Amino acid sequence: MKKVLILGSSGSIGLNTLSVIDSFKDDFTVVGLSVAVNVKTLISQCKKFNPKSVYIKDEKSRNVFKSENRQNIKIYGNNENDIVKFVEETDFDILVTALTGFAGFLPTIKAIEKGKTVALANKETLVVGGHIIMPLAKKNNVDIIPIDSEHSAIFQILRHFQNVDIYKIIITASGGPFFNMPINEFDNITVESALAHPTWNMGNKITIDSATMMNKGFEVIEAYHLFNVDYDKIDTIIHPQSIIHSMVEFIDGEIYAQLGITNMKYPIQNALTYPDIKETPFDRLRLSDIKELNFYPTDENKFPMLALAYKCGKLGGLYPTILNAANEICVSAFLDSKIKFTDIYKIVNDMCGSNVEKELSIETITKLDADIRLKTESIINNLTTA
Ligand code: MN3
Repeated sequence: MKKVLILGSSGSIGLNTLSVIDSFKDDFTVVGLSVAVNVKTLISQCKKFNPKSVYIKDEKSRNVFKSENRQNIKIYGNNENDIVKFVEETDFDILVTALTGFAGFLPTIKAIEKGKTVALANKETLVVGGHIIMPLAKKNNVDIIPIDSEHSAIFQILRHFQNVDIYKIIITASGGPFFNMPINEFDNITVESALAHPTWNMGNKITIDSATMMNKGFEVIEAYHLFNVDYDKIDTIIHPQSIIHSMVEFIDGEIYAQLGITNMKYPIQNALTYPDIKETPFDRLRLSDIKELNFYPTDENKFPMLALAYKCGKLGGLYPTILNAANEICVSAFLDSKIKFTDIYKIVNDMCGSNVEKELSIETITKLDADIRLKTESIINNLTTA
């Protein structure tokens, strides 16, 4: 029985993880759950899965949970570093990290220091800290298993071809809701239309990142770290059906693709059962239902975030930290209707023009992340009051 700790249990990945665990009752037990605010969902999850401890970020939600805590579950969240303490003090085998944004960085490091397997859905952790996370995982003999569907696909393909040289990794992208929209209409994009993703049902932040294609940019950086492949060997391609989750081309010219239903239960199942591969209890993909699989080149003119991610990834050091922090603030400002869709790129690109020379460490990343957030917020406030 493997003990699972889930960070972000009320989000889309968290819910799917619990539903996978529910289908593999003999293999997994839930020992810890965390939410930011959604205490109602957490309470019903606790009744069903009986974890030993929980982390609740929001104070009000924490108080609601305390007043209804008949299971005597240990509660974390009273101070800033409690999520790291929660990971440190909970006895688990697998950490599922499904937090949004930078928040996943420090708890992931703690799990690796404890020598525990990390099932990673929180790509921003690798975007900002891949140069620290991957060597640390190697040193501690820890497996980082991707949940992100594209990386899960690549991970599965590479398991079967461990000694073959990679020519290219080809990450597929749905293109998001604006793939067919002319660029001169981008200024009028509404929050509502940006949240309407054509193929995947996900949280708000990642859905906006998909609309700008920042998400694909992050995935390029994520792939660079996970698979130790140079940026010039990582391509992206638009594949609107999202049935092929990604591909690997080897030096002999053969391209291998992983196909599947667009549902996160499959990559989650594979991450949790790794290194085993188990029969799925979920629906199977029926190829005869799919009429066609289409491919188009990505358009960096319409989606400059993708090129910016390559640029920051290649620059390395603290540039991906700037990219991520500025993007998080801009996405949240866009969701609050404070800035336009096209402002996201403009502001993030400006922020990435900053000069950073500081050396890369957990401390410099954490400090710069906080600095860039404040700077970006003040730029946005000046814009909106001007
Ligand atoms: Mn993905």
